[in-house]
Amino acid sequence: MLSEPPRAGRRAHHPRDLAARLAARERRNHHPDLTRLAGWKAMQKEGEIPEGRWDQERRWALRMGLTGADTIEDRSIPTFARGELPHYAGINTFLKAPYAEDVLEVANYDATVLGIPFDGGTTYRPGTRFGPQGVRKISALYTPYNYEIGVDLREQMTLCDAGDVFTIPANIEKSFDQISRAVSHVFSSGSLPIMIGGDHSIGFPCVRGIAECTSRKIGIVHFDRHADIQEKDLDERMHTTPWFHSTNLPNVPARNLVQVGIGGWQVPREAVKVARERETNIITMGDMEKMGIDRTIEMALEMAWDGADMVYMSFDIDSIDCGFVPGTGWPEPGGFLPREALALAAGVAAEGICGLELVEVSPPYDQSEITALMGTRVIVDVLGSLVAHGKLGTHKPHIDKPVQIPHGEFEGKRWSNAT
Ligand SMILES: [Mn+2]
Repeated sequence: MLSEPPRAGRRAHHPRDLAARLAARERRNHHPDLTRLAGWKAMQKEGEIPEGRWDQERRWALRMGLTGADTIEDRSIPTFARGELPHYAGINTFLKAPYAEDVLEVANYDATVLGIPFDGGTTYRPGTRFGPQGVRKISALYTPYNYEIGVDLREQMTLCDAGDVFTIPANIEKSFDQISRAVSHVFSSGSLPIMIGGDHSIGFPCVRGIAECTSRKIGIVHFDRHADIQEKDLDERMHTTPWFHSTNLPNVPARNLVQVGIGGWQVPREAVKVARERETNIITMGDMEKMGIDRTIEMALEMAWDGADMVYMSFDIDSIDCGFVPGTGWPEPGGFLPREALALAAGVAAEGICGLELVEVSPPYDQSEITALMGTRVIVDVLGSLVAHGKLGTHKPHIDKPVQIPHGEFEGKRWSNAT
């Protein structure tokens, strides 16, 4: 603030004058103390994060993509784009993570992204079969570093992309079996499974895939506008039914299902009856608004973890207000603001998770990739929170019934039967 200069200020023309310097410092102290701001702290924290993997990636890019033209001054730029840069180039996986073409390799990574391109469970708009492609494409926009939380995913964890599950478009149950099999493979390897849907029907086979690898109890935190817990919809197990079937599994108690953000005109009644019967826990959008983000997180964690050993996170992109996420199957106004949604997801992940699904991104209905972008943020924010809180890998001790899925029997060593 500019106020009347102190008396000594008039002598500031003489730089060696102690009084003048003191006065200058005093004036400076009229500014706010920046060291109290998160921005200042985050700036300091950046200096503590290593850069070794980034350096490795650039060396690898030069080996894979050949050295750049003589006119290019930055000698780390290859001729063929490889790795993170440039963001608009490349054949991109999620966050340009290594592609685990041989899915046995997922065991070498802290977390594995797998796409589940399936929209056979939609009861209104389809298109989520393109969700994994949409999310991967816009994920190329991101660097692996988050300034505010002081995390660099490339340096502090390992991530791969196992590609997509082979779903069967005209058959929900066969697709469910394929999905559970894929998820159980990733989970059994010890790598944290990160599923990109697909419509919300995949929630059931994803949870089933994890549940069959463990004798321990699993809680669920489910972000959505819709309760998704009726038994059937249109005579089948659709995207409105995953939690009915998940909470029928012996180690997935309904009382550890926490549903956050539910409300509006599409819940629907059928689901509310089941939620009441099974005593699930619903925190409406209004509840969240009244309690605030921190208390909502606290309450969700308390109920999901009560007697459970692990917590699974299901994030329906339509939990966010439809003005921010037009590319989704059942748009509903009045949802979370993006800031709220990201804070809630990160807050729940801070206690550790055994899997994450991000569902209902439908690129054909999207505008400027904004919905896919939001989906990407949910995933990277959850990963960032896991790293920041040292919770990556906390699910591993609970894998007491790992599955082993054999290779096929086609010709060649690569496909020989592993057993
Ligand atoms: Mn929904």
